[in-house]
Amino acid sequence: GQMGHSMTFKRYHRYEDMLNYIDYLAATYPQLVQYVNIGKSTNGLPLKVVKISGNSSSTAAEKKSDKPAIWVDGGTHAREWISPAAVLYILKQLVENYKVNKRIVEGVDWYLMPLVNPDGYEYSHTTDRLWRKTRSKGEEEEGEEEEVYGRKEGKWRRRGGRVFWEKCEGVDLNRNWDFHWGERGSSDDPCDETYAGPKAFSEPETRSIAEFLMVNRDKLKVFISLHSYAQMWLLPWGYTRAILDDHDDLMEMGRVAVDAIQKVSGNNYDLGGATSLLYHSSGGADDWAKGIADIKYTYTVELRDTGSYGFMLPASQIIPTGKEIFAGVKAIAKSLLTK
Ligand code: ING
Ligand code: ZN
Repeated sequence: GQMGHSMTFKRYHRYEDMLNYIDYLAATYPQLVQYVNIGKSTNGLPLKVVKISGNSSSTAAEKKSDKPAIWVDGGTHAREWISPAAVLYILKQLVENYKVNKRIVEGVDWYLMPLVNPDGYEYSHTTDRLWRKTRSKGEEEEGEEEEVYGRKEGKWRRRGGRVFWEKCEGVDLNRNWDFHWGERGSSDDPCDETYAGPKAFSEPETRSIAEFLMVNRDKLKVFISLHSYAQMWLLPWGYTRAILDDHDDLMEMGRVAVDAIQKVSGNNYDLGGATSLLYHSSGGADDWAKGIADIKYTYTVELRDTGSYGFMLPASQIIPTGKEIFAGVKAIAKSLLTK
């Protein structure tokens, strides 16, 4: 585009456009925006975390490196297109609307990862709109039926008269984290939507993020992972019905966010534990962030809508959804700064 990028927020963009937008911001606002390549996806796409750190020239307090940090990621699940778009909207507000959001840009270090699962996301654009998982695969084996596969780990397929065994592809990244991995609400069948992978952290995407979070865990106070859909603000745990020790603190902070959302768009987001509002799910990012990295305010957010369009949310709702989630995240940042 004429501005050095083609990001519009009026349609759902491919990963290349997102990367160009990040490059553009980093080049245009070098004092404010940096990015880190934390690794590569299974298919070799870069995994990028954008860091936004505003430096006030005036106050010494804000120059200190002990600012709290907030993590927001999106696009763990390929088909949830609104989620990476929403992270990019937050990025845009913090950077291109810096003056209006000065306090939270200068008071907080932001780590934004717009697209956790680029392989799956691209596949959902090119081939299967409702794809959820990554695209990692076991080897394809030709020939005789083998008894090795006691479970339905794949499908017999015929292509041009040739019969071969095709293993099912993809791992659910929100079941692959190494905390109560493989327990309730995850599957050991590679053909299932909630396949947890052959082992915990089998995927480069989860491994790279975990490593990054561990390095920065001391300053990370908030971890938010954006999904869709349901309009819910969820707290751990996913693997058990047990209540967190600091459940009330997380509910209070969550309330700040959902109230801000309600105020800006009139939309209601239900607040509560993931297991009680949804279902059991183990190996999720938020459980790991809370249970292992010990990040206090850890949430999974289900963005719009409540089912009318579901995953196929029209692109005309990118900006309205971006506005409400930014309001929620901004309210949390402000609240963090006054604690
Ligand atoms: N929902 C989440 C999923 O991975 C969830 C629900 C929330 C799981 C919190 C774990 C923790 O199934 C979607 N839409 O992906
Ligand atoms: Zn999801």
